[in-house]
Amino acid sequence: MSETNSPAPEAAEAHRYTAALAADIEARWQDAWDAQGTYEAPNPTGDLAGDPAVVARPKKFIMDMFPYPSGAGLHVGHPLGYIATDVFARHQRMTGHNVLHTLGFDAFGLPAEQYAVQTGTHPRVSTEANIENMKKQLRRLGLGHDKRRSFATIDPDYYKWTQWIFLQIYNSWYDADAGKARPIDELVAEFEAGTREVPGGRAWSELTAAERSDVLGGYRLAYSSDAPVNWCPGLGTVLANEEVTADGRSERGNFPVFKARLSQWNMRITAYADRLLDDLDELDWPEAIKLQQRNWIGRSEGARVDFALGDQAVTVFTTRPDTLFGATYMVLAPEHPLVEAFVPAAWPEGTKEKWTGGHATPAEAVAAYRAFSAAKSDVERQADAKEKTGVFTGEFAVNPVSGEQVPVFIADYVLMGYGTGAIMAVPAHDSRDFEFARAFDLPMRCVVQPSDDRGTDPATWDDAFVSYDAKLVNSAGAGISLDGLGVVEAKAVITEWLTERGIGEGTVNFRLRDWLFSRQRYWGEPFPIVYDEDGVAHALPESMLPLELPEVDDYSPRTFEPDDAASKPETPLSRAEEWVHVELDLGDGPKSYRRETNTMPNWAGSCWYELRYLDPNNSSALVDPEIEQYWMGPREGAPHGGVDLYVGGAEHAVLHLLYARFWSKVLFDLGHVSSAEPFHKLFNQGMIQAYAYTDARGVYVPAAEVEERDGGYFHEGRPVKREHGKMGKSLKNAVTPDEICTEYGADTLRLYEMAMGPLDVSRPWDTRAVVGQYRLLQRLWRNIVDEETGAVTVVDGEPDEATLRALHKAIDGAGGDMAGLRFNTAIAKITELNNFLTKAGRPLERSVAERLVLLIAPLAPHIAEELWHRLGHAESVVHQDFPVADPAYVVDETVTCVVQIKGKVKARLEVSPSISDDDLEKLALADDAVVAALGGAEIRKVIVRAPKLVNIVV
Ligand code: ANZ
Repeated sequence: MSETNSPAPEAAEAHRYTAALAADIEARWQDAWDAQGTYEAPNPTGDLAGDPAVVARPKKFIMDMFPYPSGAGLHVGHPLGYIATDVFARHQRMTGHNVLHTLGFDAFGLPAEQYAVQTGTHPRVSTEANIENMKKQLRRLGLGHDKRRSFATIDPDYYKWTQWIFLQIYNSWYDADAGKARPIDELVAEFEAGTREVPGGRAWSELTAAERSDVLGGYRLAYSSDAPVNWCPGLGTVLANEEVTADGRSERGNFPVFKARLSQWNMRITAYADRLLDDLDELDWPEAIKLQQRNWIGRSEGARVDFALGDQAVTVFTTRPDTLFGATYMVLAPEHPLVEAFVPAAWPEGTKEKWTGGHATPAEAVAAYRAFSAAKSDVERQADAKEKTGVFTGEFAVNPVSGEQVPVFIADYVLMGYGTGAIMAVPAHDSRDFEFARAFDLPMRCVVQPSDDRGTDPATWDDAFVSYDAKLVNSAGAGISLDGLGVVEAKAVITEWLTERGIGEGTVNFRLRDWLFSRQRYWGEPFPIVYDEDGVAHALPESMLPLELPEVDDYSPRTFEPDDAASKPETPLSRAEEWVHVELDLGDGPKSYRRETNTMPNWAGSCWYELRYLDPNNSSALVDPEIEQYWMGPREGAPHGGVDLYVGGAEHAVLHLLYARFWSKVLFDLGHVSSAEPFHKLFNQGMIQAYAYTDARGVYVPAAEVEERDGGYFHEGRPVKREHGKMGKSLKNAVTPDEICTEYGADTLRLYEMAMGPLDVSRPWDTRAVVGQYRLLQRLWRNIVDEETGAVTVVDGEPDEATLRALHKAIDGAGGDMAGLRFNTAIAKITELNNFLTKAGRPLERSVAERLVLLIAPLAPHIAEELWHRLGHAESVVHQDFPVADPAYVVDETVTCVVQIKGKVKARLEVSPSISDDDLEKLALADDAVVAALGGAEIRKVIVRAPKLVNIVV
């Protein structure tokens, strides 16, 4: 650090606010707060019940996105949001709320497991050590957390309930008619009673146990299926789409990723697509995040249309059924299951050279193309810039309106996982189809009249013509004509026509996919599922929870040759033989079972943690309903309930925030909670960025050792390049909160982070600027404490008018700013007040000093608590009332307005500088002196120049 800010205390300044004094004050009050339970929020009932008078206050549940306890510890960027919620929570506490604020740890996940693989340390050991370290770092910041409510997702007491929720989801189904989840038992009862038809048409009583299990699997909200997943043999695990690069390799390790069918657990989040969309409207979230969720869910209205293909029908999904007459070929996803069934033995006559891919038979072409596209990720397959590839299947389908035979292709720009995995291609009006048709020499037909001058022959076009606001052409036949209709109208007409004939229907399609919920990991929640000898899955009863992780010697999944696509994952848990093979009595006598050996993804623990903060020790329910209702329940302005304020990074827009919303809704439907949304208000804090410096080789050099001179940057005398970016160990620019706390104290760090700029904006860290806030605290201290004697210098008596104005303006401004999360401007106003008081150069009146201390208490709680006590109070500043501004002193000072009649000054009025022309005119005309001067003369004109002049013409 460059500057020395606190000269060694001379004897004369033994009571100066220095880093040493700050350290002493901070440690002392942190201990006292812990000992006194200062931040404990009472529940209305249960083991954390407390003072009914406090419970009766309006409540505020304020939350941070909880941290992953990484081994690297915290840098100053991490606590930005935690400090912000703490300031807000403190202000809310001082304005009469029962405030719940705490912090837990999201502690399952990959880094601990990888560390365990490298070092042989059990992930629990390293994770718990990291948690301890992080707690120590956070404690120094003076965050007002209710520590009784903290936990980690790896605590068996916690993950017992994660497993319990899994079972609730597993044991329920989505009743589309009721629009909600219901217990699976109720579905079974309907099947048994015959009030609901069993898929396949047989009676429930005729089905074997395995068949019943299969049927129910098609309904359960948690189900196992063998859908194609991203299998990475080199890493030995399946990967989420987000973990796969655009060229189909693993983000980590750069190994090839294959599409493989593997039996995996899924969550039927798609059943909630509509509700997840609709309920967004009621949430107080940044619009950008809502938009990301809407796009991710991706609702499209369109139609399904059947194309006859031999004696089968292939169904396509289209958002443009109006263009049906323009469908000149069809494309199926390469993995489409119907392909095998219709591929003919030989190429039909007239097959074009470029359609066959050079293969002798359609079967060969299809097999080769499937292998080719299996090696690509969905992202890559959809990339528009890429050349379109595909092969002819050798078969034709019939366009249901034109009656034309259209060739059927497989091509990987059509995804199996979207719509029906099959499209009708309309090359004249869809760009991807246009490119494909060009590449494969396929016919095009214009059916939407171009609004530009390109004409109606697509052969002469450069691209498809895409418009939703044009008229249909070339669209008559089969007893129907769309010609002359607009797109919207044509869609309706054709959809009805298809529906009447039973060859199509209007439908809504979602981009959202079910959530792949299995991971081939050790360090995650085990599934409470066992399989019997027939491979039928059984849920463990609640009494067997938590199902704890077994001890293993080797935490890593088995890896394979990176290009061994035929390999199958082998999970770390499968090696714990004694754990895997168990004898259990699940109600029909002791039997042998095999445990599920996948674990849950690291998102599981964060899907419901807000609920556990409410009632962390409850051993008979995940949360007591009365307690949940109190903190989370629906209320005015928040019809679906949820946390009052949730602060975290914008990177969680669709993963965590979508998954947590989904779990909330299931728990709500099943009657376990009263809130259908977890987080009513969401706020995304910006990032703290930092300059990083690279030398001539491009290697990072320690940022703290870089000098700035002559407009350049130097490290050990050599020029280095400055980059703007993230803060982190690898960039050698991390600054830890501990360093800043040691150098200046936590209160200074808190003020600096809050003063850096608006909370939602990213800002560069500048260690040299921290001292500005330190000086503010030193001046505050000096305004109340004699630096020589340590005595409090305040005096009795009334402050003068100017002081009262400065004080009340600061109270008014800073209070509103804190409630609105505008901490930077709150600090500016408090600084202004403090500077005003410093400049006056005389002792503060007690009433001013006390309100100044209360004002800064949410931001700098330690120094405030110390001064509060030195001012003679025995009770904590934390629970004092935040000062209230007297409106009389808040209005701006007045200005003098002259009122002229015939150019002569007749009156002077003291008015507000913000007075309107109208008000000023009224005021002037009502003034006694003016009325007298006018003497009843007729007014011809009044010229008003607020606030300074009124000119009356008579
Ligand atoms: C015919 C058509 C004509 C289409 C036209 C578009 C324009 P969104 O809006 O994203 O839902 N499509 C359908 N299933 C597909 C799949 N599995 N893989 C790739 N593309 C698929 O997109 C729906 C449109 O994307 C559908 O409407 C279909 O092409 C294509 F002038 O059908 B359309």
